[in-house]
Amino acid sequence: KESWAMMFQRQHMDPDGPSNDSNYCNQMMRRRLMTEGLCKPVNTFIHEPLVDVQAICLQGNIICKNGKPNCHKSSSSMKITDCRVKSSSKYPDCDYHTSHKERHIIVVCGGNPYVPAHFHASV
Ligand code: UM3
Repeated sequence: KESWAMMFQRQHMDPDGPSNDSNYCNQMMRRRLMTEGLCKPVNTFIHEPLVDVQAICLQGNIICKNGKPNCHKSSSSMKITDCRVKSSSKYPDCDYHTSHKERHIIVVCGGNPYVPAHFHASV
C-alpha cells in the first residue's frame, strides 16, 4: 500500500523539473496518476532536492488552516510549479494551466520518520 510519504513524493516531487514546456502540467498530472477518476483540481510540483523538502519538517512549526499544529513553512523560497485545471477541461481530457513560481511552501508532516505527507500552501 502507498504510504502518505510515498504519495507526497508521487504527487509533489519533481526535483529535476521543470521543463520550460507549457504542456508540463498536462503531462505530469497524467504521468503521476492524478487524472484517474477525476482531474485533480489543483496540484503543486516542487523542483528542489528531496532532502531539502524533507528538512522542512524540522523548520518553523505553524498552525495549519484546520487548526492542527503539524504544518511547517520552508525557511527558503523554493522553485515550484502550480497546476490548476482549466474551467474548460472535461474529464477524461484533463487540461491544466501551468505556472512556475518561487515561493515559501507549507507542508503537513507526519509519521516516524517525520516527513511531508501533504502539500498545504505556498506563500
Ligand atoms: N494543493 C496543492 N497546491 C496548492 C494548494 C493545494 O498541491 O497550492 C493540493 C494539496 C492537497 C489538495 O493534496 O490540493 C487539497 O488541498 P494532497 O493532500 O494530496 O497533497
